[in-house]
Amino acid sequence: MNTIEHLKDAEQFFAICRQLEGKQIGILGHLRPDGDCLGAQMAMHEILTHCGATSFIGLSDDVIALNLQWIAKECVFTKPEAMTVDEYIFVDCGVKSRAGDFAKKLSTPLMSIDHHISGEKFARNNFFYPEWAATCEIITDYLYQERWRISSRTATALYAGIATDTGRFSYSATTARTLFLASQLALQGANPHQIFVEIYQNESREKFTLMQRFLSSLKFYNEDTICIGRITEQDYIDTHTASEDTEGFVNYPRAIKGVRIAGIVYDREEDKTRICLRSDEPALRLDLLAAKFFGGGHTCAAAFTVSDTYEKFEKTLINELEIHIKAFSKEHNSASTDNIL
Ligand SMILES: [Mn+2]
Repeated sequence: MNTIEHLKDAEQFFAICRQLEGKQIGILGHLRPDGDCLGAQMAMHEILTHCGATSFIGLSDDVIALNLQWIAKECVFTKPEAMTVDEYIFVDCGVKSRAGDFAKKLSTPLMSIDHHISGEKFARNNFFYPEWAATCEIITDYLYQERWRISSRTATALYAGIATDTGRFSYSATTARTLFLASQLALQGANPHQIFVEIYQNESREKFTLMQRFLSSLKFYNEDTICIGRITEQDYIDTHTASEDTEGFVNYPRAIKGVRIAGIVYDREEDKTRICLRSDEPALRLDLLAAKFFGGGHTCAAAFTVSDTYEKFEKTLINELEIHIKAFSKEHNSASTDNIL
């Protein structure tokens, strides 16, 4: 019989948290925080407060995306540089440097909770589950096992983190356990419809003007199995938008029938191009492709930055993608035969 498997180290997780009574803790997430990062930071803040610690939620100069601001509307953020703390806890941060330049200088932090397949065990205690859909899913599992009652605000933030990292419960990492844990959050006050409206029906008109530009930039390669769109600095200026307004754009080329790898290119700074890739096939291992260019991410969502203009890099990128699709398709074919039921 199929049963839901819970994490085995919940006790260890709470034991560490309980030892932090009376301590000052910094909770750091990655730059350009997404729903999963914010939800995990907020949940850790509530857990640590329960345990008698004083914690600070870190946020660098980044602006939180408009449709996520409501999650954190009662949050007090502190610049990581301005924190005076005894220990740091990292959430949703595959590698320490994803939390920004400040984090690079820190010594080995107390704890990391993460699910990025390209992640590293860089903390003294690593709660690292790359097969899990969201960092918020990991934390929710711990809370569930502990039968911990949480505020509806935190339940909402955790639900939003899981909902966004799973593409509204649709990406390949979504399991029965994901849905079960989300239902537990709904029981604790998360309102799925309200969260959907706040996140997905709260877009600015300017974002849509930017999206029109993005959609008209789409180019197809490799017999239409690769589709790449592009956002330039000029696009942001002309449409009065910023980088957080591109959230979700890559899902459009990804949704086109026959497209196996979708990408979005950001070239806002001269000689610096960021490429974000998406796929629906875990076997395509986009994390490994990104790692070739010193980037990382998940099997189906990865990103990297190169020191080149896109004009110069485009050929290399397409070439690498074509080679990669060919090399990893073999594995995909055998995997799909195994999973025929
Ligand atoms: Mn995440």
